[in-house]
Amino acid sequence: MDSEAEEIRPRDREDRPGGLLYLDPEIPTVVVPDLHARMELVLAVLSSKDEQGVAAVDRLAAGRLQLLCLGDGFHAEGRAAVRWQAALEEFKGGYRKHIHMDEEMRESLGVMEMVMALKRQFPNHFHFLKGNHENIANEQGGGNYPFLKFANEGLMVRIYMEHFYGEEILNSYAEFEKSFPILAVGGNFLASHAEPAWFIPKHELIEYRRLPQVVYGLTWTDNGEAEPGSVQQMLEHYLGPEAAMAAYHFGGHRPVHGSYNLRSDERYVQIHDPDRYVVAVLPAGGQIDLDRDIRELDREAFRELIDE
Ligand SMILES: [Mn+2]
Repeated sequence: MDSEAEEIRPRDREDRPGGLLYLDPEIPTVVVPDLHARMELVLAVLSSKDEQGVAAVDRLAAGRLQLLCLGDGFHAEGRAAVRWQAALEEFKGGYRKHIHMDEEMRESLGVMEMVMALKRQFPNHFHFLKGNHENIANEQGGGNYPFLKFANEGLMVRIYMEHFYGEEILNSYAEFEKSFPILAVGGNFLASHAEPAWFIPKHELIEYRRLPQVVYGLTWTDNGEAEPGSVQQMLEHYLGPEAAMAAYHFGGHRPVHGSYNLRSDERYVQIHDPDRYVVAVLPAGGQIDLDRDIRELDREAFRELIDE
């Protein structure tokens, strides 16, 4: 991650890649919302075909397509609510038994192993933004906050990692999570894990490693929490006033049911449907047409791989 090209990730004052990611405006972008331990969603995206019948992975390899993940690789959501309860009992028993937690960790670490493989293979055309679930140490600080929803996920994962993998792997993985950018700039769109809580200018984005509030402001925002006008200001600042008029800001984080949901004067587009494989396939140049460009991928073909 430290060797990302300067044109793609402008460097901070310590010469490390900053939080700002410039996508290639000359090629289309597939925006993939929260993975949440759905390995089959990654497979569905890579194997999805364009109008000519060419698979996304082949277009990626040919440099004719880029993939942008909106973060939250870890933690199965509602589909695994029962398993989380069983895993919680295992956690309380000090992981003397751990078959359910093993399943959760297989899926969470499995998804991120796929992310690492894709990043190594296609460093300039595959990107993953940090979400609030990229916090394996369950720490408070650096824009991170401990997490729990269906059980005590954050702490359960941290203790599991310490117990079965050890401190060294836990710490280096936590460093890896902090190396992800947090805002992507395309030709006619922006994207981040969550809605921008307030306006965040370029120089702050680039220095995100020492500005925890910048990380927080793009990874945690709940519906209704963003300052009015922040999305519009971001679009104008990063894309210019003219392009901003027809541009959108894409995000995941808060779930939607069925395709997409609009907020912030219809400029902020939420595409994370936990029960479906919804992605945005954004053209290079030209106008984004949400009803044409937000697509649902076939889930049935992957049914037997889905643990629910
Ligand atoms: Mn999230």
